[in-house]
This record gives sequence, structure tokens and C-alpha cells, in this order.
Amino acid sequence: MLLSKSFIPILRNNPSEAKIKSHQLMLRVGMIKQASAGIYSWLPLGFKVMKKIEDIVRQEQNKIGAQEILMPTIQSSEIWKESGRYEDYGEEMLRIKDRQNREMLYGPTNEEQVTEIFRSSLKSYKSLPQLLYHIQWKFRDEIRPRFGIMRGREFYMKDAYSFDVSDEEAFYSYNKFFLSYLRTFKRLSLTAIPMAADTGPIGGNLSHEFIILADTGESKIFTDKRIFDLNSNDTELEKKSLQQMRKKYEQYYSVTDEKFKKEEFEKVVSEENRLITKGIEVGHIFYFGDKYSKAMGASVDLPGGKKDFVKMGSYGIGVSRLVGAIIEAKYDDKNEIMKWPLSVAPYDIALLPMINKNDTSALDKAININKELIKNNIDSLIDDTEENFSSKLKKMNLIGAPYQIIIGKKSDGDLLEFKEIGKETQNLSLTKIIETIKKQKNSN
Ligand code: 5CA
Repeated sequence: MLLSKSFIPILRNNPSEAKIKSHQLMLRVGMIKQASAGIYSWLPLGFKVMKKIEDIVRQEQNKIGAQEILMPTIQSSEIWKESGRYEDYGEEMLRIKDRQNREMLYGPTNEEQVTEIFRSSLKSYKSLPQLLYHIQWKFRDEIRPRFGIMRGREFYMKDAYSFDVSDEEAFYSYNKFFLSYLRTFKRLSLTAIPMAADTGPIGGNLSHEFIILADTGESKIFTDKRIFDLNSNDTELEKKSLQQMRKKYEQYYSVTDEKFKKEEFEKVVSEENRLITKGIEVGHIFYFGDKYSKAMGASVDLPGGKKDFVKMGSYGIGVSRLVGAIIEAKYDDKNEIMKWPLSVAPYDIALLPMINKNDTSALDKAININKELIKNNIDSLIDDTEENFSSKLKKMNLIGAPYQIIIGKKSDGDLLEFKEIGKETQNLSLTKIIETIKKQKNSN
């Protein structure tokens, strides 16, 4: 892609309305454009990143056997009246009337909708477990939308729902999601720590938030530092190994502020291991048994002729919030360098040809290099403008493709001036560069 033809409206300076670095960068490089308070359009650069995150989330859901569906954004108030949440949800719910004067709403979450789908389709324990998920826009009329897409009113969420025959089986489903969350965030190159959390308006009594550390985060957390040393290489989906995996995390105190009890914290965590800090909630999982299935009559036939309400959990990942969370974790705002992990980078590599009016040979060379890159599925952005080198570099550092090739005097013959963003340059052949990038891509 040529920079001159791309829709990347870069601002010279940080926009003054943005208070945290992710919001600043997203506006500065034109990843998003505010439409109204807490509501954004996603422009090409931001959209590319979000779609790559979505893909990784989807792959990891599929790996644990979850099946993708797509439920609507607009729901009928009827099912929310059945669950009892129509009133409870209060002002955060955007209520709409259609032309027949029917009460509708823009879904803030989908427990009711999915329970309705389940109850009208499946009737036997033999169909269980069922793990269903979708990736869809949500709307919550937050009083104080802030920090750009981090706390939006409209946001993109992956929400999954599990249906099981017993508590024991439901915990097994819960643990599968627990594992898949650790794997998902790892692939996004984030360290997200599971913390025991409150269940709020979703309900139930077992819940974990997955939190990444950040000073600008809105969640206050209390942990035993040693939890950060744990490595989540677990992949085994067998019941016992999943239990062990969760135990490994739960051996260390780690809670959000609603669950915090000072006495307990000081009793179980030695002083040198105590960490009280802030973080960003990128995922949240809940177990709430028959809260919705009972209220809405979602039951299955058991062996021996009895019936029972299915046991349910729900599992959310903030897909749009993750774009901001990754920036918070990876943006070096002092040096204005964005280090996207290759797995979600808007472009794999930036080509910076040194061009002047009389000599376009560097641009020709860039275009030829790009032909090879395309053959190898490597996505590049070519700065074909005639700006000077330092402003080209500045722009590309903000856009943040993880690799750069500078095509000037030092890229002579077969050897190219190549670097990993923010690091020293090296001279490598195009073949070697392609090999390096492909190897990195395959490792994810
Ligand atoms: N039904 C449950 C699980 S599917 C649910 O809605 N959980 S939630 O409320 O915790 O939301 C799931 C995730 O969505 C959160 O962990 C967070 O990452 C993201 N999220 C929630 N509210 C917002 C918001 N206002 N803006 C951006 N992302 C949000």
C-alpha cells in the first residue's frame, strides 16, 4: 500500500482532548474518529488491528470447541422482562421503540438472547455441553465514556455462553474458557492476570477478571507479585489438567477491589510480595448456574425422566478495548514509537524510500521489493512521499509496523538497511528479511 493513497490522516501533534496514550495515538494516527460521545468510526488502520485481534480471539474460541453464532444488536424487551433484568439494568440500557410501539433495546450483553435460542432448540442432556459465542457490537449508555474506545458507549465484544448439565460440568466449561483466555492474551503479547472479581449485573458467585497492568487502568487490583512469574503454556483440555491449571493461578492472592479484604491480604501475602496497583480489564468470565435458565425456563431432559435447568456461564473479551490496551502496553510515548506485536500490527513492514524529484529509483526499488513481499504474504506500507527522512521515520514509528526497510544510500545492491522498529539497523538481503518475518509470524 502506498502511503499517499492510504486513508491514514496523521496529526502533527497529540490531540489535546486525549488524556491517555492509547487515546492520543489512536486519534493522532487516525485509527478512529469520534462520531459522538463514546461512539467511534474505525478507520483503516484501527480497523485492521481490531480485525486481527478478533481473528486471534476467534481461533482460540474455536480451539476449545466453542461454536460461533451471530445474534442481533437489537433485542426485544420481552426476554429481559422474563429474566427480571429489564428494570434492573437501569439507565445504562439504550431503550428503543419500533413503529409498532414495541419496546426494543440495543443489547448491552446477550445472556437472555442466547438462553432464548437454547430453550427453543435443545431439550436433552445428550446435547450438552454447548459452548456458543459471537463477536458483536454492544451498547451501554455509560455516564462517563472516556479514554476513547477504552470505555466507550458502543464497543465490540466477544461474548460466549456455556450450557451444562451439572455444576461440575459447568466448572469444566469455565476452566476451558479460563485457559483459552490465557492463550488469547499471550498471543496478543499481553500478560493478563486472572483476578477473582465481583459479578455485578451479570450475577452469580464465581468470576474472574483478566487484567493487564497499566497506570491508566480503571481497575484497582491487589495481588501477590509471584502470580506474574507464572507461565501459561498449558494447552491440555482434559478435566484434571484444567483444574490444575486454575489451581496454579489461584494459589496466589489476586483480586479486584470489590473482593478485597485487607485482613486476608495481609495474612496470606508476605509484605515483600504485596502489590497494589491498577490495570485494564480485558476479559471477564462468570458462572451463574441457573440464574437465567430458571427464570426463562431453559431445561433439559435428564436420564430417568427428570428435567433440570441448565447451568450457565458467560465469558467476555473486550475486542475493541484490546486495541487500546495493547497500545497502553506497547507504546513508548516519550520516543513516539508504537511497537505493535506482529500478530496484530496494521502492517508487517514499512518501506522508506528516499525520494527526490529527480531520482525515483528508490521508489522503484521499494515497489519491486513489495512485489516479493506480497508473494510471501507480507503486508507493507510504502512511504512514497517526498518528505525528508526524519519526518518519514517519525510517521512510520507512530504507525508502528514492527519492521522497516530504509531504501537510501546504505541499501545498496542486494543488501538492504533493515531494522526492527526502535532498534539498530542491520544490512540484510531481502531473502533473509522475508525469512525473519515469516519465522516470527509462524511462531504465533
Ligand atoms: N456478559 C458478560 C460476559 S460475556 C459481560 O458482559 N461481561 S462484561 O460486562 O465484563 O464485559 C466483557 C468485557 O467487555 C470487559 O471485560 C471489557 O473488556 C469489555 N467492556 C465492557 N464495557 C466496556 C466499555 N464500556 N467499553 C469498552 N469495552 C468494554
